[in-house]
Amino acid sequence: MNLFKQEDTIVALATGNIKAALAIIRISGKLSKEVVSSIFKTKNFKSIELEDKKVLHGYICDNQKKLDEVILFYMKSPNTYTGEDTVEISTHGNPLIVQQIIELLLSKNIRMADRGEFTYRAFINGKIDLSEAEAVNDLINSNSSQATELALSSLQGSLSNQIKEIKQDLTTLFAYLEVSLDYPEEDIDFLTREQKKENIQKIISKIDSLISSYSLSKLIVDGIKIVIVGKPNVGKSSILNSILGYKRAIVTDIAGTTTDTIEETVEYNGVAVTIIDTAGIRYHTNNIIEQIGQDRAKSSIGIADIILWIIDSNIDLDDNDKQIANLLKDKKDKTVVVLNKIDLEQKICQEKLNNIFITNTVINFSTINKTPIEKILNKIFEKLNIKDIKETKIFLNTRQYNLICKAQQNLKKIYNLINKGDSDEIVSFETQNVLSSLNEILGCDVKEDVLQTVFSKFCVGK
Ligand SMILES: Nc1nc2c(ncn2[C@@H]2O[C@H](COP(=O)(O)OP(=O)(O)OP(=O)(O)O)[C@@H](O)[C@H]2O)c(=O)[nH]1
Ligand SMILES: [Mg+2]
Repeated sequence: MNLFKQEDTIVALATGNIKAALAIIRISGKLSKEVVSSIFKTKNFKSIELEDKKVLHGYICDNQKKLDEVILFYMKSPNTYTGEDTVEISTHGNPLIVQQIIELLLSKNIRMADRGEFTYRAFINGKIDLSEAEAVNDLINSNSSQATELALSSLQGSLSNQIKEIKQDLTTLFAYLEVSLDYPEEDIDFLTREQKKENIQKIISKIDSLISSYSLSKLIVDGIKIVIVGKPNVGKSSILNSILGYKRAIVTDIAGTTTDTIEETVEYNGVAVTIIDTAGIRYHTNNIIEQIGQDRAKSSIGIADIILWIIDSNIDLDDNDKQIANLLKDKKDKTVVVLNKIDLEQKICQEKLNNIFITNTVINFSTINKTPIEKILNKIFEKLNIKDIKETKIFLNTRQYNLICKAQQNLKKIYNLINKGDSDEIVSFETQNVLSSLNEILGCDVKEDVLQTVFSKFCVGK
């Protein structure tokens, strides 16, 4: 990205590059008004100077040639998304028309925007801080209603406000420490050791609660991956179909029906849930296709948030089940066992299962007698400790999480230094380290490569 080329005026398509009813072309920078005025003609084919926040209807023209009939909207700086003069042109949604208009603009000293450059300018011009800029991207990419809500709340400053509050607490403490450093001869301890410890502890608690919301909010934003495994013919695909509510996978009584992984996503409780059905795992197979399918099934286990191990409760456990138990022995915290086909005579119960796999996350189920699928899904949410979703208002991405963890470590160090009675000078130095982590979350004094990384994740036009 041309991080230093802010003097340029930029253009990009803000909507998808597809045939649609409308498309919006966005232009930002100091030439916006002048250039768009020069290519716009009113309905009675007159040139006109654009006025702030006035919607105009007319034509975009390349000299005398009309390229499209459009609606345009000019907003004068600084009250715009980027903080710069901005024009939005709403055209008919044909990529060819959009391309012609963009090419016309590019011929007039305007350049194509880079990824995230509009939002980058909003950040540089102080319209939003870095965590809010990141929330814009999360909002665009969110794939469930809860994730959207979370990104919107971050965009509205839920994370920034918390960070600013912590920064304020820390700055106040820092000021006390600095004063006692500046006037050592006064022999006044402005805060007692206990008071300092108490203040730090309060800040650590605030940081702790941010950290504890990380894994839950990450699951909400990224969605949950559930991998269905088990030996052949136990009802894996039947369970996939029950979760989806339609017959996505082929179900037959022939062992080895599913040979490849089948992946689908649904929304449950506002969270995106991706379910991966896999080929049945069994020891002996001469079928090369089945063998590849089984290898895929095994590697899917590695990416699962939850493994749904399906067992046919109507037949005794065998070596195949033992092999699967062995595969999952280190993944018990992620495994939910479903004893399926309980409409038939039940030969397996939890006690028998415990001989090869000790767990109490076991569900009795039947796709035939239509056990409600919520029984499985609710158990999964319970296992992942997903509750209070509606209460979760803060989402930390990995960059922010790492910085918060760093701040937490440094704060603990400060607490110990104060506890040992170390000098305010060292404490004050460490406090600055914490402040710089918090500043980095908000985007103050961040290095260029950090900005490059953040904004390169955006799409062009945002
Ligand atoms: N009685 C009974 N039969 C079931 C139940 N669930 C599935 N089945 C039957 O079991 C057979 C196998 O079901 P699938 O869903 O294809 O099993 P699978 O584990 O995907 O099998 P593979 O793809 O071969 O590994 C089919 O005949 C299903 O109708 C159940 O709860 N009760
Ligand atoms: Mg199957």
